[in-house]
Amino acid sequence: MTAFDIVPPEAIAGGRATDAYFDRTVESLDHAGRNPHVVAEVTADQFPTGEFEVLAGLKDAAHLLSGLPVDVHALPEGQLFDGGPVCRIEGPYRDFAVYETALLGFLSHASAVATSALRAKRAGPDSQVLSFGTRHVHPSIAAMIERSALIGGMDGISNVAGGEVIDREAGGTMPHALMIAFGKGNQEDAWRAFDEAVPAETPRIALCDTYSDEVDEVIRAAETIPDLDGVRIDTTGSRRGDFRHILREIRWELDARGHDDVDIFASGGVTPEAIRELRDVADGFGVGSYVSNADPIDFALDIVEVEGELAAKRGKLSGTKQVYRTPDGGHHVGLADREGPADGEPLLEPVLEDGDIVREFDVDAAAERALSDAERVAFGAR
Ligand code: PCP
Repeated sequence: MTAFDIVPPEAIAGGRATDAYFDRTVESLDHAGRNPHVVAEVTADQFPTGEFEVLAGLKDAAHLLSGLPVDVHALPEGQLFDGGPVCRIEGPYRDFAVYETALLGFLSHASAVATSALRAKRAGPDSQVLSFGTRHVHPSIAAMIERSALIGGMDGISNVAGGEVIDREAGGTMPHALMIAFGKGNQEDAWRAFDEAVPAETPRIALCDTYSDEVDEVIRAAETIPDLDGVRIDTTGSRRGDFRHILREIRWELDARGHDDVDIFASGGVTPEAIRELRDVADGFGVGSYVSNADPIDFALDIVEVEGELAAKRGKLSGTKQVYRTPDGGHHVGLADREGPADGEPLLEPVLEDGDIVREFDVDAAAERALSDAERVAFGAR
């Protein structure tokens, strides 16, 4: 028995995080002395639907398959796609069959989080859009959530251990618990203790909604912390009324007292719609469940060729495919051995060659790709 119900990394790497029917498949193939050379593709929609999504999770997927006798092609992380394969595996089927479950899980969940993150960031391109949502999900996936949020273009993360795994520092200032620990009427003591205690490089952002009116707490915080960088307003939903009006009032009263340089951050149930509605009156947003609770993308792995012959189950498309981006933002799916669109850029590139990883996985490059491709295909534009 272990303290936490978490499948360990060694079990995932060893192919044990599999559906049992893949074990039965391997036993049956062994029994029959079969190990056909196949091409298998990871696909959500067979044809374009007009809805783009963002690929993430490829770093983990590549490490899962490394060392196996397979060649793998995939879109780069941060690439937007609309139908067709995002990843292709070629090799003896029996050798990679048990990895399907974990492979799809890595790609499905991370891509969904990155897609929601990109929607949030596209809603506030000039705002600080921060990932606050790991509290809503199992702690064992915090690093995946934070990495995928960054691939989707978000500007910062909050989970400390998640950040350590991906080599990024988590940010954050104070919860309501700190304010309550000092007691009602003593908000100044809480803000002052924070200001005196935390390192100089930590931004001074005071939470201003715990006990009294937001404007009242904001003015008091600005008078308490000499170099206040910002205030965070997380007004509970039941007390919110006209949130935009509250933020405008805060801006007005700060400016009227010469605190033009104090930024306003909003959090609590923030969605892309809320960001669009508030982005001219707030400087940044903490976004939680909208990103962390994204529904995993419905990827499937399908065999499309067996020993060089076309193959497919009903409803799926046979043959090895390539996908292309055209300068007009079009996403095209075609057979890999046919001519693609004249001005199309092929998007599936080598990831593993005979089990060796031949690609680098850089979060910043992936985020840049996501933001520029989003512009090109008008993702999240309004
Ligand atoms: C913020 C807010 C939400 C969190 C962050 C974001 O927390 O209240 O719970 O998730 P969401 O976008 O899904 O709403 P704090 O204000 O720091 O929470 P607490 O009240 O625990 O101090």
